[in-house]
Amino acid sequence: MPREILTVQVGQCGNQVGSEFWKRLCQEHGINKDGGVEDFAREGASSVDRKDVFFYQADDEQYVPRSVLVDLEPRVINQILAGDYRNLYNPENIYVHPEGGGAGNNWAVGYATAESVAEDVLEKIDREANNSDSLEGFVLCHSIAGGTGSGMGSYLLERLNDRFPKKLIQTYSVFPNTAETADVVVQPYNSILSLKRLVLNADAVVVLDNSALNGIATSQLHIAQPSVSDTNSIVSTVMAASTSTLRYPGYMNNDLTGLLSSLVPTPRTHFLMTAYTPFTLPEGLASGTGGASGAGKLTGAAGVGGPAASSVRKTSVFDVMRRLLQTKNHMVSTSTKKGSYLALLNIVQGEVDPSQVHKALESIREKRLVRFIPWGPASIQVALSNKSPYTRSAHRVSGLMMANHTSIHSLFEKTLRQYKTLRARGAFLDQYKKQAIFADGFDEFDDSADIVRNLVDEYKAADRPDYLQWGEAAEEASSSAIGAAATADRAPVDPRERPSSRHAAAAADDYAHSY
Ligand SMILES: Nc1nc2c(ncn2[C@@H]2O[C@H](COP(=O)(O)OP(=O)(O)OP(=O)(O)O)[C@@H](O)[C@H]2O)c(=O)[nH]1
Ligand SMILES: [Mg+2]
Repeated sequence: MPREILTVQVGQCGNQVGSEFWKRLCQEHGINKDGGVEDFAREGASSVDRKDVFFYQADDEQYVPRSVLVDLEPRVINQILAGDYRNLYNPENIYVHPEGGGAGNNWAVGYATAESVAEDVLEKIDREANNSDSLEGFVLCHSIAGGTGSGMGSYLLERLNDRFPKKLIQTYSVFPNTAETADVVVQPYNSILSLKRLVLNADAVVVLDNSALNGIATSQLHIAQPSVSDTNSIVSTVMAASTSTLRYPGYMNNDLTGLLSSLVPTPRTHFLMTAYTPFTLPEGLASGTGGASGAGKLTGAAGVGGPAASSVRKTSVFDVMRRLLQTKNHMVSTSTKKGSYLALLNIVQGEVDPSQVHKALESIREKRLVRFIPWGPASIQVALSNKSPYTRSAHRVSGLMMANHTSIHSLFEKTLRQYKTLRARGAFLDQYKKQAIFADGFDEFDDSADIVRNLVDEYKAADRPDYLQWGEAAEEASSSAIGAAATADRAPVDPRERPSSRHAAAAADDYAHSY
């Protein structure tokens, strides 16, 4: 029985990233732009892939994404509906606000508007949920810096949590580029308010940091000025690879629960970073190139600097696993040179012999390339994943890392610092005060900032041997700040469980899954 996953894409970023993801899934599953199965994919396909995790079949056998597209302004969704894949989506699953003004980069407007149209949007989500036999969970795609993806995304996270307490909620959350001048001045406000919901209402958050994505496009793919479509093709590569074990089942991590429980050892430490290597962008997707082309593809051998590295290289399992550990390949702009891994999963695709994985793990251990948390056993988990027979890769082996690393706290700390600066100046607060949630004061800001600070403290504490005791003390102290366990009875992470018991489960999992 498939364990279906329902995607909810909200706002400009959510829908742009989402539509790239669906294009990629169609290519990998041999589905054409109208949802029909390509001739070359007709025979024997059911034995190699599981399309029904992410798609369902309409009466005419067309495959339709299990996805609800939501925006408060029409531009991006109109583009999707004018594009090649316009017939792919179920038109009933699209919600665009009738007034179409967007949320103007204001989280509070997005949140309040979401509340006022909740019935219409949740009706679509409920219908899709009922349409599946055994729904496993939700995937939210959004950015945390604007108004709609952040504010409406926050509102929907809360409601999904209430309505579907037993279902997993995973997000792909795009964090703003903080390296350059902010493209949204109030992004620290929106980010802090969104982060509160990502802490309380999501089981796992895949952090996609625009600063890091731009850096990877520039340094690894040699694109001088990466466009949004360049970064989104990186994002869709990550999304496709991170769901590959669900879509091409092997012997492990065949459902989202298994995948996430191996990565999230304690309830709130559920922010994941990713890396992918090597990149192969389909022709035409990259905007500017540094002369990196081979066999009609733009390829970038991630992990190797300099223009000379742009041609296709021989890839070995060890090369791939070593590169996945390098900070420059990580899609979060924090350095893993400091801190430790709480969990580390490599999904390796290609022609791989398990003995090569053993050897690679041995070399990594000998070279001490990885430091794990000091409070319990942890190891690199490797999933050998099948891949699409319909997409050609220029590389023999490729890999995705999904990791839980304590250094991610510095991203949240940076956001907090920027928030404090803005807040101390009282900048732009009047625009937030117009909305009901801030009508009586800024408690919501203070509460959100407290929760983010707590998250930073927790990740810092996870670097220390006494983390499990810290966890217990902090849990008691913070139970009021965090709110009475908003994520109460959700699998696999239960805030009422002590970190120690969660950890025991994770350790058992590690043993089963690692080489
Ligand atoms: N990686 C990536 N980032 C994006 C994309 N679109 C927007 N962003 C980032 O998202 C943030 C702005 O959020 P948007 O998603 O545009 O805003 P929105 O959710 O539509 O909200 P409003 O337009 O304010 O109602 C900025 O940090 C942008 O850099 C995209 O397609 N890919
Ligand atoms: Mg918008």
